[in-house]
Amino acid sequence: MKRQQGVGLVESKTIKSVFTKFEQDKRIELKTPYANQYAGAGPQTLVDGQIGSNEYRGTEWQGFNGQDVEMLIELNQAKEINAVTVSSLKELRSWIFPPKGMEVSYSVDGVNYKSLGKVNFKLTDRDETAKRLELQLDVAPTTVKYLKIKVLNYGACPDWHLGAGNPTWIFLDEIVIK
Ligand SMILES: [Ca+2]
Repeated sequence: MKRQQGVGLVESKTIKSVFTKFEQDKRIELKTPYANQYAGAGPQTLVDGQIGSNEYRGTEWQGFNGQDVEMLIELNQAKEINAVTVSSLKELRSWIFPPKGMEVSYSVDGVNYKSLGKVNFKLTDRDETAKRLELQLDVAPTTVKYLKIKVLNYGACPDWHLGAGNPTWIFLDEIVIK
């Protein structure tokens, strides 16, 4: 599988259920509300270590309709990071499109933010197979405590889609900071 340096949307590996203890090392404050019917497991769903299956109705996924998804992540402790990964679902039959990109900024004091970078993704296929995709921003080692992440909505359903012109969904299950 090819992956470009610094930017990539890679198909995730199949995750089997393993009973390892997950230590929550961060908390999230969503600035964009999720749809009530796709609330996942509640407010901390995206940082709880639980990865979604290909079934969007599960409790692992949160759904956001027709808008960018903005969030604030606070790490328990400031640390040096190398990558920010946002995991999303592609399920075109259900009008769930992968994000067209994301923008990330960071802060140590929670007041002054600088851009960490952005990643773009272009949808190049119409494959209707449900698939979990990871949008990753690789960065030079940077010490952060807070991250503002904006996950960009694909936009209206394209001309070739059954829902042409209508808003698309973003479904997210986990944010990983490495
Ligand atoms: Ca999760």
